[in-house]
Amino acid sequence: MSGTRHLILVLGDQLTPTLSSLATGDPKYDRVLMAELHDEATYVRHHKKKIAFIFSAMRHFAEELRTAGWTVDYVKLDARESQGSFSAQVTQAVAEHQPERIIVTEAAEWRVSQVLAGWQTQLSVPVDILPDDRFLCTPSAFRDWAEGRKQLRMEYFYRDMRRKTGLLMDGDKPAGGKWNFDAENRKAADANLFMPRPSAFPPDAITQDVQALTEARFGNHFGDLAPFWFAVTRTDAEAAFKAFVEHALPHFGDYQDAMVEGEPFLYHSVIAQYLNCGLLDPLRVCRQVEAAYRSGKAPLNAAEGFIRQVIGWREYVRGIYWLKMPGYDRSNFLGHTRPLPEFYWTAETGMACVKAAVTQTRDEAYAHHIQRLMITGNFAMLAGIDPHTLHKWYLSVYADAYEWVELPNTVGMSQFADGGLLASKPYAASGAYINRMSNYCKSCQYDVKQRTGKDACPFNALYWDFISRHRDKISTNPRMAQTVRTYDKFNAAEQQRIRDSAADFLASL
Ligand code: FAD
Ligand code: DLZ
Ligand code: SF4
Repeated sequence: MSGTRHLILVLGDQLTPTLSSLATGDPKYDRVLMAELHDEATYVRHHKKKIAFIFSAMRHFAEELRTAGWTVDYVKLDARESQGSFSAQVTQAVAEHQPERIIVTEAAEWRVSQVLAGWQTQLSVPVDILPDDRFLCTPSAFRDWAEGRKQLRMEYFYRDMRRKTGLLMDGDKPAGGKWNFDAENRKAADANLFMPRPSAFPPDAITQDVQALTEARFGNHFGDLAPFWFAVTRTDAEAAFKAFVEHALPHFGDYQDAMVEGEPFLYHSVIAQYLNCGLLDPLRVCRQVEAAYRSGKAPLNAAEGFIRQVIGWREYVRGIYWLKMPGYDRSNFLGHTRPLPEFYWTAETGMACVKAAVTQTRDEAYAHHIQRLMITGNFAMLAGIDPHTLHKWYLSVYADAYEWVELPNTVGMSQFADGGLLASKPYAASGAYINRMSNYCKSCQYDVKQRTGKDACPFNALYWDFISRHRDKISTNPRMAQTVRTYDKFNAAEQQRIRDSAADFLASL
């Protein structure tokens, strides 16, 4: 038995040296526990690349801590000591080391927070659960902000975060005189534009080990392990971000909503997987982006667009998550029950836009925001897919997916399943939107200009059928009223053709 004062448990998305649990500890007396856990890899069947990424980043972080003088018990998935779950692993460590206290930074997900909350009683050891100060807004500060408001609009929350951080502020005024430059962020992309690729890091020996382990243990999960090019250390993640600021940020704003065949990343940063497991710090990346703007290396619409995503949307969805959990995951305002079509896993569909989004999701464990929202998300909502099943899909297939950020984006933003708490209107769109923002329709077997019939783009009939099916729930929304009126102007025969086309397509799924 060793003389451990505190046992500090570090979860797989807490790979930050300044983490609150580590900051209270002392490497001389305390012991860090990290574990690769069967339960965490399978509570949804995560994409293979996501598992390999997290395990490799965890192993590298354990090394970083050891170099800083910590004693780290790192339990590999295939080790004899592996217990499979947080509770079993901590129970074993308590029996072995008999610590005076267990210290842990609060879990990002409701599911895990419930597990941690039970330990003090179950294990008869004091457990300190510390705030996660890597976020700007605590769940209780968000609750205070939300209290008494009729609508929880992101924009007002975002302005508070700008004031709080001083990011892009000139005194008490927003830089450039406007808070939000979203209207300048909607250019469709030209396929001839030069697209910088995100920085790629060849798998080192540790990553190769976890790739083999992942293939052996989770070989039947969705997704490809190769190519694997993610950064798995803080140094490399920071280098990747620096390259983004230099090469892609200047166009990030203009082309934020664009989609191009064969270009999975466009001008996006591809850093959510690093931010969400703790390799990158949100405030720090925003300060770097502001510095690029202030020194004339990036325009304001790009810098503001990026900073809005990180201190606005990212913090806001986390606030909504903790405000509404438990139960938010069962939201189903539109009463959708259809099972998830098989092509969400196989990419076997004639719809070129969906095929592209699912194919790159399989290959890269990545799709950018507009693909998630306006292709796979929009299709699911128009087709009436059960939002809970869809939520499990998003949670499993992206390298950056953790429930606190994925769930509000899926049930709130993309499926309108919370009835408009998060989104001011359903993000429903026909093929015309996809055609305007992408070049997918050019190579599609369907005709985006036709509304009905077997050759017509399925998004078209599904869109108008959606408007008709849910008119009672959406027509009171001022932003949808005009669309409902347009549907009402279609003659009865056209309305029947829409119903028939939508039904035929859905029956073929
Ligand atoms: P960029 O476009 O370069 O944006 C920069 C950063 O801003 C991102 O890294 C991310 O941290 C933040 N950001 C941007 N949009 C959002 C948003 N809506 N909510 C929260 N943060 C945002 N994001 C996740 O991190 N994890 C998820 O599991 C996740 N699931 C999603 C599911 C659906 C249905 C939708 C519509 C969106 C989801 N998002 C999720 C938000 C967004 O799509 C991703 O953050 C983004 O695509 C990640 O790619 P990027 O790093 O290149 O982002
Ligand atoms: C996502 C994930 C995976 C796949 N594996 C592990 C793991 O083996 N060990 C671990 O500590 N954490 C893992 N994680 C991240 C956790 O699921 C995450 O800490 C919880 O979702 C709480 O936010
Ligand atoms: Fe997608 Fe319709 Fe365009 Fe085909 S025609 S790519 S299905 S929007």
